[in-house]
Amino acid sequence: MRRLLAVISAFGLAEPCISQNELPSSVPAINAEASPEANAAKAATVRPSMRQVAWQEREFSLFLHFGMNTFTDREWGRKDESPALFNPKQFDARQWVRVAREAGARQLVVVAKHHDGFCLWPSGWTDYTVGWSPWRNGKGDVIADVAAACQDSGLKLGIYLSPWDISSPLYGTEAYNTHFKNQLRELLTNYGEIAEIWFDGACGEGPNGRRQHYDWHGYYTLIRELQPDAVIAVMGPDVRWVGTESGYGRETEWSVIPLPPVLPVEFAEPARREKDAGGFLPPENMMQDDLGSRVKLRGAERLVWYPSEVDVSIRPGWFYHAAQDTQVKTSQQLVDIFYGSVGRNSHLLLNVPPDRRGLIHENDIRALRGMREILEKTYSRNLAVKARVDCSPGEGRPDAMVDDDPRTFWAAGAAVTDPTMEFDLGREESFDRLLLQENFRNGQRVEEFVLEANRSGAWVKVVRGTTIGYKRLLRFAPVTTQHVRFRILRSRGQPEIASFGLYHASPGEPCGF
Ligand code: FUL
Repeated sequence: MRRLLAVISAFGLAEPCISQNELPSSVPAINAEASPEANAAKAATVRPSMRQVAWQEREFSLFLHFGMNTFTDREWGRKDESPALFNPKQFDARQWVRVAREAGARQLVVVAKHHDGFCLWPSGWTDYTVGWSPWRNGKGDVIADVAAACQDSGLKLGIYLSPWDISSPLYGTEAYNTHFKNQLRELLTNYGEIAEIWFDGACGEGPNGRRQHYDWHGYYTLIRELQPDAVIAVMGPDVRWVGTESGYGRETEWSVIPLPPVLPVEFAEPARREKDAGGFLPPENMMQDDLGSRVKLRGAERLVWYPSEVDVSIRPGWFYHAAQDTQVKTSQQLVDIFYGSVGRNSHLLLNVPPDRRGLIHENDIRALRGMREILEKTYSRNLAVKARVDCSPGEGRPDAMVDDDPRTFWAAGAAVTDPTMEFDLGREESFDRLLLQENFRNGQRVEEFVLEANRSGAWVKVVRGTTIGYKRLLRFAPVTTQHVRFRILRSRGQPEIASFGLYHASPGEPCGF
């Protein structure tokens, strides 16, 4: 998105859709005079909403860019391209779902309308839809088929709906907001459960050269009313765009950040509600390297749980182009992206664009299968699962960290300054991967940690890291030992460790360190 925003700005078409009068009225500072420790302690008490928890635990989704651009070979469509062009003769949503499941994804996010305005469902509010295409004689509904296939297989369904619409004659007027809400209402009521709504930040002029003042407040209210469990992503209050489209999140990725200046407070969990807030988040703010460190907390107006989602395409483009069939990312690249996203406290939204047949291309399927195989092999056996665990004073069972259940955890004692966990693996083991999880339902707290191995009686550093959050995966050169020690060097409040795992990479896996 950063690239695209730069492109559209260069053409003078668009700047991020934000105006000063959308800023919330001044919100009191948490405590401008407070010490970094006091602010950090406060940050440790911020918790995710249940919808954010469920979304984070889904970990990995496939993104499906499909529509008019698939048939015109474009990335961004033009105004009023003929619906006659849309005809995916072998369209099969069950294939999409099968591919997603095999890849290990737990959700699909499907484009229902891109910037061109063409609707992949037969919306009653415009003629610019699949209903006017030759596909299935105008009786087809992509969203209905995908929803049914998801329901049959237990996958969650998310919807991408572009607020920017270059074909709607209403765009740039207040009537467009009503039109957009009418379309949202159709999608949120006719297709069963919707788990994520994805609002893009790309935005420009409509067909009349007018810009739109979006009624974000109205859109969010409608979503909360009709699908209260759905997260609203990117231009929304529940899920934050990571800030690039590279596939990599930050080494230090905080889910608790100061309330972005234009994020509507009443929708941000668990911030206090403010009636008069409006507007939304300008994407530039999300591109900084540091969003939630102690430095950033200083003087923050309010803290929110706002976790990161990493969107990236398996191909150079977001839409399918036959010329890119040979440029599909390799399984090894996808594994590396998995470490850079899910392994860095983010949700991975991997775009796999269906082709003109309406099917996911064989090359993409091969790459996804390879990725899955590599990850499954590596993570099939936690070498610490039977470990005897010896910890500094704390609460809960220490072996909760190695029971393969991320909902059970061990908490370091409140008075302990250097929480230490020693794992006796029972015999010498070789490993080169570390998996960590915090009990993130109760907050994100670890700021710095180190893993050490015992070699001939001395503790030697294996790997050091900063944040953990929902999940952290680290790669390092193989180590052989029976005894390891995990120390938390800095944290905000009492750390609660839910999972500790040691693994050995499968032969096909890139070493990546
Ligand atoms: C961008 C859009 O302009 C692209 O076409 C794509 O949908 C991507 C996910 O977001 O802002």
